[in-house]
Amino acid sequence: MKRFAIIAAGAAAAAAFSASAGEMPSFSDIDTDASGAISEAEFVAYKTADGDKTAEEAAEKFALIDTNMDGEISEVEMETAMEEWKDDTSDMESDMEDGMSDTTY
Ligand SMILES: [Ca+2]
Ligand SMILES: [Ca+2]
Repeated sequence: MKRFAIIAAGAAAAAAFSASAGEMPSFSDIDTDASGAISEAEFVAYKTADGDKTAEEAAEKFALIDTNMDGEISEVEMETAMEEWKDDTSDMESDMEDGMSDTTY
């Protein structure tokens, strides 16, 4: 039974991971006018919608993603940013694990 518990814990962790992956915005969700590119206004509106980013933070992020600086995020630029966000997420998870192992109960 102990082995089953370990597997179940692993499955729960996998489910939690896929749930957070499901929160990744899709390009069409942000491109609200379906123009095929995300304008700064569309990006800022999306990022500030849930209130955890300010317009300034969103604009900064937009500038980082808009690598050719034409004022719009293309699908390719978005995909590139997504790859980097995935890397950021795995860094955050390892930081969290480090933090948890330091915690004594
Ligand atoms: Ca658009
Ligand atoms: Ca661009």
